[in-house]
Amino acid sequence: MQRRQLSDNITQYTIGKPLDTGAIILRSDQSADDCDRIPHFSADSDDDNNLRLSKALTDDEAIYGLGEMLGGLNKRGRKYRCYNNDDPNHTPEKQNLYGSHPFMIFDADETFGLFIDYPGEIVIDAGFDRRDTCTIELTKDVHNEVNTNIYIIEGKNKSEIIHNFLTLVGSPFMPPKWAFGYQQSRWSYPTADAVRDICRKFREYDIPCDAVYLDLDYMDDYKVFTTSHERFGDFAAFAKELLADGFHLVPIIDPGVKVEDGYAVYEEGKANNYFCKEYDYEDKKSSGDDFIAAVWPGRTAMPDFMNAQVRQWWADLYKQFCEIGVNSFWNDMNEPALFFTKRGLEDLYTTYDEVRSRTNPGLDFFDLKDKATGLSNNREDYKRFCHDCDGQTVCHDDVHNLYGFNMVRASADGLKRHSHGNRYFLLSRSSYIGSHRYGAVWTGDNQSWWEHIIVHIKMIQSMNMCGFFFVGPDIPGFGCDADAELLVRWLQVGIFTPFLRNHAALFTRSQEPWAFDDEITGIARNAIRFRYAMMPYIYSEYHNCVKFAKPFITPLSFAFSDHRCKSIEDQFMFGHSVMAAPVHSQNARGRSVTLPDCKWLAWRATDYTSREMEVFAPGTYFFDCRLDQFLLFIKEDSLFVMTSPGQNTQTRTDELTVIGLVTHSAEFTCYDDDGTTYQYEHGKYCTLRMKVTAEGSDYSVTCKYNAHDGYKNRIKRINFEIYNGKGELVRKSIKMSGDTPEAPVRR
Ligand code: MIG
Repeated sequence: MQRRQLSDNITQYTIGKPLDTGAIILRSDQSADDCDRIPHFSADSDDDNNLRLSKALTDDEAIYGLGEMLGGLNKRGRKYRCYNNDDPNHTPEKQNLYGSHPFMIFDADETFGLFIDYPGEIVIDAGFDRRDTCTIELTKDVHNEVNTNIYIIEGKNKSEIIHNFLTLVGSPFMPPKWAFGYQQSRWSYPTADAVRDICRKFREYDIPCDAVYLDLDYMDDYKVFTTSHERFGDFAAFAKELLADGFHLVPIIDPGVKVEDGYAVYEEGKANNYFCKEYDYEDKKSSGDDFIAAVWPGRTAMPDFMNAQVRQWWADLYKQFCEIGVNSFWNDMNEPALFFTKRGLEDLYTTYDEVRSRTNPGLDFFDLKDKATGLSNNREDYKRFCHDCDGQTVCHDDVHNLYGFNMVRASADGLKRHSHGNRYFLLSRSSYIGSHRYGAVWTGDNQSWWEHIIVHIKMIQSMNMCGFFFVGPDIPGFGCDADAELLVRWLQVGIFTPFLRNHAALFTRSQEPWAFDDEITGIARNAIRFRYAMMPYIYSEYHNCVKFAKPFITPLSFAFSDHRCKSIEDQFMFGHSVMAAPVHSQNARGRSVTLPDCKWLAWRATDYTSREMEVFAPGTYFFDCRLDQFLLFIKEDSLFVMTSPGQNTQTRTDELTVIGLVTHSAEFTCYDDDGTTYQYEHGKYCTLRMKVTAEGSDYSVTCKYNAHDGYKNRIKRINFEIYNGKGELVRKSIKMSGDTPEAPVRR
């Protein structure tokens, strides 16, 4: 094993000759030295030649991280598996979902981070078999070896470890501003008219919205990079019409390419050997034939995204869409999900014949049923194809967790290249550490269950630790029928989630904001408007988080010292000024909230103009909260900035409202840029630095405006609503003329 110091607090341990997964961006010219152990762990090989790391756990040791996994925020006491999986049943015992994020923090007397950069299967037992032991097993590859890089990340606390980890793997991509708005989806809005109707309803009900999604049915016969003329007519004209109306279209692109003579994408891929090839796991050889599976289009070839040339080809396929102004997409099924293969089907027929020929029939049905349902996403199939990793034949199973990542890389590359300097938006179902640099992630096929709101709350915190700041679930659940209250409560969490999208499965009940009754529509409208009112705060905070490599959503125990925080997983920090504490159980009309470490300004909001606010000392309280209300808490000596919402994120106002509880002093820097291009990277942005200083029961305000590189200030007036330590509200208003604020006026 080789050891290399990558920075003051990151050490790389290399076993064998690992493939470059693309996860890390930090390189070092430090030379490597030999070493025989990884600190904190004992390493050995089990009987199967898999690599096993183990570590004793102290009684109160917590384990964090692992990104998109079920279970608690503290991962202790459960088993997890990094092996990307299209599983639409997120029941509590499931070990793996669509993404693999093998980064963890062990938090005891000693606190450190561990990142296992291994693209094959990893099984993590976080104190399940034995409560006092964590074991991490890396499954050997087809050659009976485990080649991997392992990183130990130090830092003086959990937040710093995460920050250091993010310097290793990079900050997430910066979406366009509209992506922070509300997004509407369903499987499917199958025709242009269906989409138009949805857009019209948003206006009719006066509910802000920035995007509408196109699921499978916009394509011609599920052929990727085609559009159905029958259902969408002139697609370019349609896209233009929607954009002009203020809605971004987000079409779906799956990896699988329909096998069909004459279909250009297939013909090109086939002619150039761009598809994954069949592989014989025993002989470790490829037959050279294209690997064919069944997915939505029927017989489907799988692009070999592990190959740079293939990525280049795929990237350019997006060009035709970018040219008509469509540069936002979602990439689905990229684990990759395989319904079945011909080989799998043949096995099934053999089983059928065998069962049929039994002379002494028993519980035959179960043999048939298990065999049939086991055909989808079958591990044996993942061993039956391979990649050409720039000259080297690699069995898919050994790099399984990189397939979605590399599809995203290809897509992002194309979208960026063909967007004429505009920011793209890309959403993916599958991911690996590193794909956050290229796109966002949604958490797959959850259900309209109350149990899944809490899964959402925990998962977004763990995903943020792994670099996936722009993440969110299908609200209010993908599968099953949602009830009205679920929509409301889930939206009230969703407005505090970076990615906010309503999406539903085929055949499920409608769940758009107006799908229930007038009262519910009103409550949903208020929640969504509140989200838009928060836009100056969200965009500023998000920009800073990306720039300074620190998560946007953080667990309480990462930010506060109160020992109770360690047990609180259903409250979280949304940026650094605001804590969300959502009501997440059916029929609940309130909940307990712990306010750690400092005083808090509690806001029981109904809409962005409502002002039911009160100052609380640290402690645990029960807050009543009607269905039309939601709770947020502004931290002592920090500021929260709002504006008035419009019909989408394009609405710009010239007035801000700043809310806070200031006992000493508080600062906030509002950041803004054009929201659509990368010009901000070249200095084209503006900042508005606000500082509130307590003076007895009054306060003073300074505002400093900075327009970099000619970018204009839009803000004409700032209204301060600041509570003092005694809980009294003092209002002030400042007029901005040009770049210098006038003297504060008392209202
Ligand atoms: O096999 O495109 O997670 O969001 O609506 C299901 C249809 C395929 C799964 C995605 C879901 C999407 C659906 N897809």
